[in-house]
Amino acid sequence: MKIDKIEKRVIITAMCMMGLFVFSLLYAKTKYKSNVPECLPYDKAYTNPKINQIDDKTYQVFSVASMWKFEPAEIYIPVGSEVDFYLTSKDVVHGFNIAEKDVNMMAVSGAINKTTVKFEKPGVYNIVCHEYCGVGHQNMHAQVIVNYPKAK
Ligand SMILES: [Cu+2]
Repeated sequence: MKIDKIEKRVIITAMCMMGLFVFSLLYAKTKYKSNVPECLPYDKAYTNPKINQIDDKTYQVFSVASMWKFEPAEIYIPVGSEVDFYLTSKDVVHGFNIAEKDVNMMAVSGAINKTTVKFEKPGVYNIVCHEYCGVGHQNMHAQVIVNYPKAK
């Protein structure tokens, strides 16, 4: 089978672009220590929304997105906490964005995405859905509340 010259060029160019893309990702990860989210093997345990406290400053959040909410909706943690977010969706694809922390993940049903975020300053960090997911999309948000007492 013979491949057309132009087609060959397109394939080589595409492969170079892919190589450059992977290189850029790895470069950014090492040089700027940027946190590239991981994709974990699917486990039903993560579909149950909860907050686990590992120690004083380490938390695990199992965040479950669905039309049109995030569970848990309010996450109270002390200043300086490191949080592992495990994210999944119950239905369609949702987004998970914490603008102040450069967190940008997708919530996909049947997949678990993980990222680690350190909250060094007190305040309220908004989590918003940034993937259009239906008529209630604009109401879909949650909050990470750092160093504020939990309301009774
Ligand atoms: Cu959504």
